[in-house]
This record gives sequence, structure tokens and C-alpha cells, in this order.
Amino acid sequence: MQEFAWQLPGVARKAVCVPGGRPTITTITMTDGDYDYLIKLLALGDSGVGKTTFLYRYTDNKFNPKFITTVGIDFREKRVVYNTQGPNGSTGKAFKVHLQLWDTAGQERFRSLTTAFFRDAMGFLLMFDLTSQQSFLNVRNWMSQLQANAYCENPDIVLIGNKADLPDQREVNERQARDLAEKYSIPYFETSAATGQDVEKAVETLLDLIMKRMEQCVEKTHIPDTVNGSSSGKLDGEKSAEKKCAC
Ligand SMILES: Nc1nc2c(ncn2[C@@H]2O[C@H](COP(=O)(O)OP(=O)(O)OP(=O)(O)O)[C@@H](O)[C@H]2O)c(=O)[nH]1
Ligand SMILES: [Mg+2]
Repeated sequence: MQEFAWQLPGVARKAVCVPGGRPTITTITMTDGDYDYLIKLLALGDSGVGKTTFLYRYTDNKFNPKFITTVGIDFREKRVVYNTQGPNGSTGKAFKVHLQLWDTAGQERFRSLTTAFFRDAMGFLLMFDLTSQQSFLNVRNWMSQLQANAYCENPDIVLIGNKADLPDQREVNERQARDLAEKYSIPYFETSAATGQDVEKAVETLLDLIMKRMEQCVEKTHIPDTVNGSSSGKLDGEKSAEKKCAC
């Protein structure tokens, strides 16, 4: 993780607008430590499903065809601006968000190490490989691990079927996966780290869920003007997790 986009000097790199009255999320580059929220996300799933490659696509918009298995844990970072929606569809507030994306090893031998990181994450990218039925069957086990080790039993999760660019090798049909996601009441996306299909959409959906949950908790705890750039308003992963009173 030598180079992060936000470390480069400059201004807006690209903008991604989420249609349909949803908040907008914009990718930006920044040189300083000025942000409103530090959000920790964590990718999990069997070895080889494409966690590392997916995160690399999200942060650097590149594809790495080589399989270099992750040893233990790694992370990538990215800055975005999250725009809330005001009443009647008007523009709300804009928050600078520093995303920390934790990349866990799928291999069993690292399990006790990686699950220890679950507690500090605010949202989860639960991944399987559309070309591997076994990786899909193992989603249930990953869910149990999450429920046992995350900050609460009902954390924000997005289910991701990756490698959608390989239809000839597909072993998991979309209905199966959607049914499972519905059972857990979580969003489902079919992505490709190779083509970039729905990679940003999946991460942005997760961020949106987290921001909405935080908003609700802030309202509940009656903290006035919690963010807005003031240092007292910064919520790091741990503080935010404590505030997740919805659990
Ligand atoms: N065609 C295709 N290949 C992919 C995709 N995503 C990942 N891969 C390939 O799948 C292999 C495994 O990807 P990784 O990202 O290393 O898998 P991982 O889940 O991080 O594996 P561990 O680190 O062992 O847990 C690599 O060769 C990737 O290039 C995808 O969307 N499409
Ligand atoms: Mg990896």
C-alpha cells in the first residue's frame, strides 16, 4: 500500500453520483488530515474470492490478475465526500470521509487473527466467488463469525458475488444469492474486479448504511452539530461503534 490517491496533491479526481434521490458520494484527493469521519470497512470471505483485487479496483481503479494470497491482514485507504439529502430532496450536508478498507486473509490458518479485527470495523463487505459454489456455501459460516465477533449482532453488511465477468464458469445463480441476502436482510451486488462492474456501488451502499445508522444514533443521543469539520465532531471507528445504539 505505498501510494494512496488522497496523498497526491490536487483537487477532485472524479465524481460518482448515485441516482434516485440517494445521497451522493464523490471521490476526492486531499493532502491534509482534514476529514469529518474515519470509517473502517472490512472485506471477508474465502481465500481466492477476490477481496484484495476488489479493494485494489476500488481504491486505484486497477485490476491485478495475479493471485498473491493475503497473509494475515492488510489495508487500503480512500477519501470520499458524502453528501446527505436534505428535506424534500434538497442538498444536505457534505462530509469528508476517510475510508479505511481492511483486507483480511481468507485462509483458515489466519482465522483467529482476522476475526479479532472484526470488532473494530463499522461495516463489512462479505464476498464470495460466483464461480465457486463452495465459497457461496461458506457465506453462512462467515455470517456466524461476524455475528460472534463484530461490534454487534446486526452490523451493516453488503453481500458481494464477485467475478461476474466469468459467466461461463458461473456456479452460483443470481436467484440463490438474492434469496440468501434477503434472508439476512442485506443488499446484494454482483461485481467484477476485472471490469469494475458495481465495485463502487457496493462500497457506497455500505457507506450509506453506516452513515444513516450514525445519523440516527447522533439524533438519538442529541449531540448538536456533531461533525461539520470540528475536531470535537470527529468520530473514529471505535467511538462511532459505541454510538451504534441501533444494535
Ligand atoms: N476474472 C476475475 N478474476 C478475479 C476477480 N477478482 C479477483 N480475481 C482473481 O482471483 C484471484 C484471487 O484474488 P484475490 O483478490 O487475491 O483473492 P483474496 O480473496 O484476496 O484471497 P486471500 O487473500 O487468499 O483471502 C486473483 O488471481 C485475481 O486476479 C474478478 O472479478 N474477475
Ligand atoms: Mg487477499
